[in-house]
Amino acid sequence: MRDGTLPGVSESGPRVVCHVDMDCFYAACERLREPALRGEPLVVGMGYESGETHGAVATASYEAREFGVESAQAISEALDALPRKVEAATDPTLDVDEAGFYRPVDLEFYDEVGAEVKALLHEEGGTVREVSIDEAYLDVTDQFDWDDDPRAFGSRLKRRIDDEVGVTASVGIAPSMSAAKVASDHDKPDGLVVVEPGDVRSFLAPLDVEEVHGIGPVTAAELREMGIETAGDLAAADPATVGDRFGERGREVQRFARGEDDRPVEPKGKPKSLSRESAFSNPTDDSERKRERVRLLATDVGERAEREGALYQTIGIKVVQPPFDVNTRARSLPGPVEDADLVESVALDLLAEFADDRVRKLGVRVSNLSFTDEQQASLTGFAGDQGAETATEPIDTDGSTGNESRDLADGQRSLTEFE
Ligand code: TTP
Ligand code: MG
Repeated sequence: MRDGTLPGVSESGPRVVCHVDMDCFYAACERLREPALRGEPLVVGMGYESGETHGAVATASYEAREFGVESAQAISEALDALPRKVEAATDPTLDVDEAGFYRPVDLEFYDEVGAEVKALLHEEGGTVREVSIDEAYLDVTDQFDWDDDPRAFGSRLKRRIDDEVGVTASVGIAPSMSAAKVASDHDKPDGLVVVEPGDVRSFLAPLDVEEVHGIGPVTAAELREMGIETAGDLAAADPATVGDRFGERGREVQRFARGEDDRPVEPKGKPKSLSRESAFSNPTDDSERKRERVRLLATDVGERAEREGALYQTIGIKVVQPPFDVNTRARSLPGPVEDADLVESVALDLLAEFADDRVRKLGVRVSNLSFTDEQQASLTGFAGDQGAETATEPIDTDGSTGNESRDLADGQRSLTEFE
């Protein structure tokens, strides 16, 4: 125990920051209520219905990943790699052992499970920052010291999550948020990676530059073009060069690569925007495929806004043309709404401009948010100040900008690319 230490202030020694990320979370939730799915290849599809071939993979169990199934893949593609058990059983050309189970997304249920994990983290007494449905930071500096065996703490935390909620977490423990995040991802699934103070830079150095917190595939590709392949390369690069090319966000990820990150773990405020993105495995100019993907993304964003009680006044899309040409379009409404159909129709409308273009990735975003709880206080129709929409935003490395973004393809929160 240490007295008088403000979380994030390192005067009295390095902080103890945990990053907790559930393993194949939606699949783990499905296994919770259907234990027969444990150990089986399992795919959870967004926009998927039983027996159908439409939709996109939200997540796949590690057994299904062995067959090449991955997040954001079209279900039809996943089915080519991993047929359904029921079909394999009746088709003599297929092998039942090389087949798997498919389930549709049930966000309401996953939210409940996610909330149980978060509640358990809050019980630990530290500062919790909830990042997404299956991810959170926990600063236990006030409870705990680096001399107090953080590995034992991590094991206990993992065991609690397993015993009390029934899902598996990977945990990273390090003296900063960005290092803890990389650590939790380093030995998935069921991982526990502890990076001692003083070891952060050497732990990161050999890793691919894309593993540095805050670097998405687009930035990674640009860095590689500059000959920066590993976190060590980035750490050693000339800060002026990195700054010229990538601005302040470049300087920040370079600091992360060097193990410099004193951002405090702060409990989360309300998000400023909600977005969802998804990449095609191969760029496509097929207008119907693009429209279908935007429909899925719009539905997802609409549902998320509803769950968070968020009204939005701006609806936008992002269209990435190969290789890295990022276009954003947005439309502002006369007042805040919560209308999932409108998200879809506005997003499709905005997409029309790109109907014939080859597209690598699509995103849908709602912004200019207000919240229903606040709204009630000023129910005059369109509540007062919605805030001006900013044209660009700083890098989102942990949701600290308040913009919730999930990159469906990359599994990264990559606001970097939605600027
Ligand atoms: P992740 O933590 O990125 O992925 P995961 O928990 O499924 O797998 P991992 O073991 O690698 O952590 O995302 C959490 C949930 O968010 C995931 O279970 C489903 C959802 N999600 C999507 O809907 N689409 C996506 O493309 C990704 C990456 C996640
Ligand atoms: Mg996860």
